[in-house]
Amino acid sequence: MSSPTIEIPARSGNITVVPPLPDSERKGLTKKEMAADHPTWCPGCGDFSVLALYFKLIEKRKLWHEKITTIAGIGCSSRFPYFVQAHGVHFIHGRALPFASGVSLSRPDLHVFVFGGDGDAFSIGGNHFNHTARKNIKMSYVVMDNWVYGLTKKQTSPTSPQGFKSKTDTWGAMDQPINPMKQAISAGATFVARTTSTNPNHVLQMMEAAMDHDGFSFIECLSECVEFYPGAFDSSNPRKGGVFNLVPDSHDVTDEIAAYKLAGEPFPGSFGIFYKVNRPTKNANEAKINTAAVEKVKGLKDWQILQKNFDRMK
Ligand SMILES: Cc1ncc(C[n+]2csc(CCOP(=O)(O)OP(=O)(O)O)c2C)c(N)n1
Ligand code: SF4
Ligand SMILES: [Mg+2]
Repeated sequence: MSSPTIEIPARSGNITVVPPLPDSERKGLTKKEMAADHPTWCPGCGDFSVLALYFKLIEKRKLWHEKITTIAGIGCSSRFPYFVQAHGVHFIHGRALPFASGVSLSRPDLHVFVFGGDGDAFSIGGNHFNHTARKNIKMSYVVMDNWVYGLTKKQTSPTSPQGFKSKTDTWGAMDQPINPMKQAISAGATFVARTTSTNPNHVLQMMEAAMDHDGFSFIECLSECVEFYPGAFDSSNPRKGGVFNLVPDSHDVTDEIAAYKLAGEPFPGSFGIFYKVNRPTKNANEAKINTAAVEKVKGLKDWQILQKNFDRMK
């Protein structure tokens, strides 16, 4: 049977539009169809692995171009949107989350993925991180934590450990670093997980769980900057003599205090989902208000709605 066609009048003759296949009949995208450009990261950078797993997620879960958006701020890790052949924005340093919030609230049908670095997330964007978490806006946020500003060539970041020598702390960082997991839990994130780019299966598992969560899902993904902080995460990598410990099976992911305790373990700590609870999203709360507002003016023409508003102002 031939595909149904729609005749659309055009300036010169008619054009034939073939309607898209139903979702059930569409093939998933291949990596080739998703890759937009060659990543420009340094050879060996942990971010390569995270990007490869994002492609894998898109492939495995049959996410088509028009169903996802990839948003980032500025930094090496924030270059993701360049490399993914889908809608996305490489936005302003530290402002990926407000931009993504707008996308998420106006397009609830999209999977909104945000990628960035520790500086982008917790330094210039720290404020936005807290508010997006407490508002529980539906999106998945993967922070590739390398404990340094990579793109700008080695400044201290909010996660750099004390004593780390950088261009901004030539005698060694003196300030206590932030703990991303504690920060996310206390800010009100409803999904908080930790992984490392050296364990691909685990990264994919965490990304899938984050994507399936109805709310703000946050993943801290250790991702080594081989250029400016080589060896930072060796003690979490069994191939380098370290240990990779999963969150114990006995851990209750709805127990905030238990999650906080896990977050306080000394490095390398545990990997997996620390915290996961259900709380109404801002998306759902706003949708309710919108529906109620539309209901109130049902059947009225635009000018009548305007007239009503003006009358009320008199
Ligand atoms: C408003 C603004 N301030 C500062 C910068 C300079 N800048 C670009 S990236 C960056 C930090 C990047 O570090 P991080 O977010 O950890 O990403 P990484 O490169 O380590 O992946 C800074 C300070 C900028 N681009 N815009
Ligand atoms: S500078 Fe560091 S974070 Fe940036 S691409 Fe190179 S290794 Fe990766
Ligand atoms: Mg960084």
